[in-house]
Amino acid sequence: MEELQQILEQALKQFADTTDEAELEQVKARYLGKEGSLTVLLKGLGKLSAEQRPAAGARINQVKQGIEAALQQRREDLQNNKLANKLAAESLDVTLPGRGLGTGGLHPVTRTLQRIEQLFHSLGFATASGPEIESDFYNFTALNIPENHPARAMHDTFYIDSQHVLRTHTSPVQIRYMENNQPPLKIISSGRVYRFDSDATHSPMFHQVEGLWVDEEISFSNLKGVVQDFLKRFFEQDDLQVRFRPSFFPFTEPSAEMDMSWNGGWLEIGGCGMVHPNVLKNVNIDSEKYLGFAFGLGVERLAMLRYGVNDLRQFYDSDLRFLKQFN
Ligand code: 2U9
Repeated sequence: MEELQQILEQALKQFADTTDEAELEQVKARYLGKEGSLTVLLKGLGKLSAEQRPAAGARINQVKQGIEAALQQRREDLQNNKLANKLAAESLDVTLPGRGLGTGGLHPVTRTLQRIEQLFHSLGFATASGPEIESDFYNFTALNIPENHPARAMHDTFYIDSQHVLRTHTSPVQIRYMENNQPPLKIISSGRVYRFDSDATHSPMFHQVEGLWVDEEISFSNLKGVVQDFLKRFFEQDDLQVRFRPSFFPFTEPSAEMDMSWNGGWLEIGGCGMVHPNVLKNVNIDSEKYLGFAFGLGVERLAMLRYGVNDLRQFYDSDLRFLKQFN
């Protein structure tokens, strides 16, 4: 009987010392397995006398039940511990703030385009647009640049096929507009243009904005007034000056290059002129009755000056450290 009490106490202690279920099953075998100490005692019952046997059998069974109950309890405890550890290891702090969404911003060239359009809208110009893949006719011929004219070479054209090009300027937009609308006309066209040219100040794709005003009495001085008013407001410089230098473009006559005052000197900012009579004839506008002026500005050039960017290529490197500065 004393031995049974020792076995029970020892079993309870060893169960309590186990750290996982596999170990617990090994300890169980020491008592209840084939060679386990309780199993051996039960087998030995037969050797006892008839008087001793019932009390000993009852006591062994009692101890066996005690061991089985402790075993079951320890199993549950170990399972609960295991679950609690797993939950603790995988826990999420649902009270932490979310990561949030990154916000994008408009590209500096887009912002510049929007600013330009807004300023010309306030002067009464409408916006026109057209395709970036143009026919040879709209990009060149209609603009008084016939086949084999040296101006075609000057434009560094990307050819799609013998009849189609990536537009080298936005002027074909105005041709299309004049074909479909009667004067008076007052439009700007802006968008991507393409030239086979690439360095710190030239990109194979860049943006132009061009203006066109066709009416019965339109003068070179009106042209200068519009350009000067636009540049003053674009650069927020009330005393900004504009200077015209004689130049040549096939689609304007007379033609001028436009300079603006900048840091005590002059800076070339675009070209302009009175629409060539041949261009008006090509779109069936009576060049005896109507006159028009036109001008062209490079959008990246305006953006570089306004934002103080000195390499045009930065606009198209997709470097977020650069682009984020404009948000
Ligand atoms: C029509 C008739 C005439 C638009 C003009 C320029 C002069 C010019 C340059 C400015 C900077 C191109 O982006 S740039 O390199 N543009 O010098 N553009 S006159 O003349 C037109 C346009 C349309 C129907």
